[in-house]
Amino acid sequence: MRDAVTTLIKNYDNTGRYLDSSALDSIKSYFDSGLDRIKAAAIISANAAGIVKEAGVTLFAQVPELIRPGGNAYTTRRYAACLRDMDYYLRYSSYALVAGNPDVLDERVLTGLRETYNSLGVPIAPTVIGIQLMKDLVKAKVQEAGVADPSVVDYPFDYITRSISETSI
Ligand SMILES: CCC1=C(C)/C(=C/C2=NC(=C\c3[nH]c(/C=C4\NC(=O)[C@H](C)[C@H]4CC)c(C)c3CCC(=O)O)/C(CCC(=O)O)=C2C)NC1=O
Repeated sequence: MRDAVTTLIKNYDNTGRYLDSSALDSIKSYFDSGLDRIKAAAIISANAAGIVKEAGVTLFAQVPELIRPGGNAYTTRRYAACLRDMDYYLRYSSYALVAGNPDVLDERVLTGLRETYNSLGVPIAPTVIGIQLMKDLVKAKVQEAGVADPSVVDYPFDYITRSISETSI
């Protein structure tokens, strides 16, 4: 599992290069955005249960057939599994925000996920909606907290949705 700095160093070391200006710019931007990303992660930690719950309520209002008989989130067990998955996406997004790198998502969340979802009939499109709803809720809270550029929170959520849907957002 790697962060932005270890990933970059690994790449340069693989080819025996000194860090050049593009490497140093990217490290600088990692540190410059650091406080905002940490603030966002703290906001996620403090509000995780509420964010998952609110995104879930909105998702099931937007796509009510999910929780009707025949829907993939129908029955208490599957409803709970769906919210648990949303909680995974939120928690791992907070890790990726701190790391400034999606490696943790690839390693712990995304490997084999599409295949699992396909085999269980978990629909991808509403999952993407759920993840994007959580992103919007986090962004709103981060903005309220006075973070200058709330779009720092986008990338882990967008990375997950791109990976499971294999289409660009
Ligand atoms: C930390 C990494 C990690 C992830 C990401 C993960 C996902 C994950 N979600 C699963 C199931 C599931 N996932 C959902 C999710 C949904 N159904 C819907 O209709 C909605 C669109 C959506 C919620 C937004 C549901 C309902 C199940 C249960 C499906 C079933 O058993 O029939 C399963 C099958 C095993 C199980 O039920 O626990 C896995 C492995 N597990 C992991 O360890």
